[in-house]
Formats: sequence, C-alpha cells, structure tokens
Amino acid sequence: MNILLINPPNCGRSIPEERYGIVSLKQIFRGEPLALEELAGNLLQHNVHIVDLKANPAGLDEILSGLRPDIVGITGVTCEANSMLKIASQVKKHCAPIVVVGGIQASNDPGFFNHQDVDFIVVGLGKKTFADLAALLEAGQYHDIILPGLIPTRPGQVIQRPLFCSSVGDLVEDKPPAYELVKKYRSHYVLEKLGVNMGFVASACGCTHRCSFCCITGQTGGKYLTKSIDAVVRDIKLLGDIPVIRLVDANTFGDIERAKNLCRALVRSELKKQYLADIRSDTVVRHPEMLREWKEAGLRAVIIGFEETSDESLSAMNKANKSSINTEAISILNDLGITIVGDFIISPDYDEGDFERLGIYLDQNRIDLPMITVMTPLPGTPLYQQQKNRIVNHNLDYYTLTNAVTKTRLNEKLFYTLYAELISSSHKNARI
Ligand code: B12
Ligand code: SF4
Repeated sequence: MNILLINPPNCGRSIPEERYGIVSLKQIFRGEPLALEELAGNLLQHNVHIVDLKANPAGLDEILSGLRPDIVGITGVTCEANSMLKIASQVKKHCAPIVVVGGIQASNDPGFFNHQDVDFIVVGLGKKTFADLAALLEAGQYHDIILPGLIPTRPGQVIQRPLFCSSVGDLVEDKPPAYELVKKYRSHYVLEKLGVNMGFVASACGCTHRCSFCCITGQTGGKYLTKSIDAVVRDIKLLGDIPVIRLVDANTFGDIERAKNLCRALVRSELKKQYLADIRSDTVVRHPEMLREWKEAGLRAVIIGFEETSDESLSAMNKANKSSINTEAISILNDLGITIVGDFIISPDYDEGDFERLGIYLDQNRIDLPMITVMTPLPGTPLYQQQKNRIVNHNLDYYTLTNAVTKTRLNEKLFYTLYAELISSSHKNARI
C-alpha cells in the first residue's frame, strides 16, 4: 500500500495579534513529527512517506504530484484540527484515499473529526491499530473493521469516544521510529536558543495524574506506559550524532526505579548527549539524588509544570502539588545547575494584581525559561466540562494556549498587554 503520513503546517491564530497588533505572544516551535515516525516504524512493509508541512509548507502538493496514496494518516493538536480537516479534504479530492486521523485532539475529542472527508478516527497510541488497519485494507476489507481505539466515521450521527485505554503493547517498541523518513527535513529541527540540532525520543507515554486542564490523560486513558531501557537507548543511538535529545514524554520520571536505571544505562552507553525532559516538582524534591545522577548523565534542562503560585489555585486545577514544593524544587535544580523551563498558566480571570504577583514570583525564583500560557478548556478535559458554558470562542484555530477563549475579567486589550509585558520581562535573562 502507498501510505502518506502528514504533519500539518504551523497554524493557530492569535487574538492579541489580530485585534491589538501584539505579535510577541505567538509561539513557533520546531521539532520532528515523532508521532508519524513512530507510526511509520510499524508500517515499513508498505511504501510509506512522511510529509512535514511545518518544515516545508508546500510539501503536500509536491508529494501528491508523484504519489497516489491508498491511505493517508494525519496527526495534529487542537489548534491544528481545522487544518487537519482541510488537508483531509485536499487529499480526498486528489485521489480519494482512506483518510485516518489520530493524535492528541482526535484522542480527546474524536467527534470533531466525524466528517465526510475522514474515514477513521484513532483514539490513543494507535501504532498497532494503524498497522492492523492497513493490513485489513490491503486485504480488501473496508467495512465492519473492529480494532482497539478505532472509530469509523458516521457523518451526521453521534459518535462516542470508546472506553479504551492504550496498553504497553500499543507502544510496539520492537519497531523503532522511522527517523530516516524525515532526513530531508532534519536541518529544520533545531533548538533555536542554542542553534543546535535536536532529536526527539519517546521513552514513556501518558500520566497517572489528573490535572483538570491537561489532555494527556486522553492519550492512554490515564495509564503511564514505559518503553524498555534498551529500546530508549536504541532510539537515541538511531539519531546518530544529534547532540541534544528532547525526551518528549509527559513525564520521564514517573517510575523512579526505571528513571534511575535509564540514567545508568545512558552513562554506560557513553552516548555523551544532552537531554531535555519533563519532571514534576514533587519528584525533584523527593529524589534530588536521582537528579544529581541524571545531571552527570547529561540532563541539561527539565521542563516543569509549576502552573500557579498559590496552593489554592493549584488545588483548583487538581494539580496534587504545593507551592512550597515548587519553590523547593527550583532551589534544588538551581544548586544542581540544571536549567529550568517552567510552565505557568494564567487565567482569563486574572486582574492586575494577579499579573503583578506572578511577575514578583518570577523575579524572586530563578526559572531560566518561563513559558506562560493562558488557561484553555481543551475539548475532552475535565476543565472543558467545568467551563464549557463560559466559552466565547469555539474556533479551535485559537486553541493555541496563548489566547483567552473564555471572557477575560480585565478589559481584553489590557489583559493581553499585561500578558505580553510579563513574558517580555520574564524572558530578559532567559536561557536554556
Ligand atoms: C513534541 C511536541 C511538539 C512539537 C511537535 C512536532 C511536530 N508534530 O511537528 C512542536 C515543538 C512543534 C510542538 C508544537 C506545538 N505544541 Co506541542 N507538544 C509536544 C509534546 C512535548 C510531545 C508530543 C510528541 O511528540 N509525543 C510523542 C508521540 C509519539 O506521541 P503522540 O504525539 O501522542 O503520538 C502518538 C499517538 O497520539 C498516535 N498518533 C498521533 N498522530 C496520529 C495520527 C494517526 C493517523 C494515528 C493513527 C495515530 C496518531 O500515534 C503516536 C504514536 O503512538 C507534547 C506533550 C506530550 N508530552 O505529549 C506537546 C503538546 C502536544 N503540544 C501542545 C501544544 C499546545 C503545542 C502548540 C500549539 C504550542 C504553541 N502555542 O504553538 C504547538 C502546535 C503547533 C502549531 N503552532 O501549529 C499541547 C497540545 C494541547 C492540545 N490538545 O492542543 C501538548 C499536549 C503540550 C501541553 N501543553 O499540553 N509540540
Ligand atoms: S499536567 Fe503533567 S502531571 Fe498533570 S496530568 Fe498533565 S502530564 Fe500529568
């Protein structure tokens, strides 16, 4: 079968830019489409291609001029959902392939893709399901296909998210990501602050926590699934001489014994890479000795969801963490010399005092690169259930986490002005 896997272009719209000319809040990140490389790794018996429209926005027309795919797979996050449908429509017009969508938005809000230009929606990790689907289609079976997490579309009818949890078998870890399929785009995948190439490796999927705003739960049904240490080391080796590895897991340190073993395996393998990985602040506080070992193994930076500065706000998000723990983690990481990328979430309910309070916190605590987003009720999350009646902007193009889609308490222009000022002042000494 000819299989084409598509990464949508950088998209997402910006209210502050469109309404107030504030351009500094729009974010453009770079990185390889690991989801598609993982899927492709289990499809190599087919003629499989990846087109990365973030790296080459004209890439779809170019590849379609020489290829008639039998199956098209499209990935995407929430702000890319409308673009995914546009791409589906474009490929359907071109050669009527079977169109399959998957990824974080499809997993959390599959109903959005119940559309005439989409044939199947995949909820969850999908690496096994997609390969099994391709095999059935190749054998000529187009109907009555039942596979874990697979939803055939029925436009006009209501479809339900299946009660499905991914399992460790869905990682299909014996089939590594097909990194070679994005070779021609590799020069685009740079860590801009350092100007060095960065490769992505998934070592674990999902998270057992239940933060109300977070869409990760939808990916595995709340399970934490880990790859074997050997598979992680193998994937890092496959990236060759790329110096910086971003472990893209929602939490690389969700199983402490495994995290220690992974660290020791990295040292033993003498890979000499630098690593960026996500961790919770309570893990840092409970296991500083593990972080010290990881620092020796090459851990350059950690990404931590601090989210808010008060226990009350953390509790309202069901973060299961404390402000004092966040502060202690910052101090431990500063002492260890590990760079901190710190995620914070401002609420559309923020007033001037709230912006000031966060600004003071960021002045007083050394977070090397604060990443500040706006609380967004992403479809499929508990926060969405709480806030759905307050949403004033339903266009998913704006669900970039840098727009307020519920009404701001402050005058909207003032809200975005203070948001932009906070980012600008907190990034003055930013480094990674
Ligand atoms: C790496 C990453 C990126 C990369 C993506 C590289 C790319 N695709 O080009 C970059 C840096 C570019 C990026 C950008 C953004 N990101 Co990002 N990113 C991540 C991160 C850290 C890891 C994703 C990943 O690679 N996982 C590993 C792969 C293997 O897992 P996966 O993506 O879930 O894919 C598996 C399954 O879902 C499934 N699957 C996926 N697609 C498909 C398709 C088909 C057909 C099938 C069958 C299956 C399938 O198969 C895969 C293998 O099992 C996640 C957080 C996290 N830990 O998940 C945030 C995350 C996905 N990003 C997020 C956001 C918000 C963004 C931005 C909007 C940020 C911004 N404001 O600009 C932009 C979006 C791009 C844009 N502006 O248009 C949010 C998404 C929330 C949401 N629901 O929308 C997340 C969850 C982080 C968060 N804060 O919560 N991101
Ligand atoms: S925000 Fe982090 S800790 Fe909370 S559920 Fe999401 S991945 Fe887990």
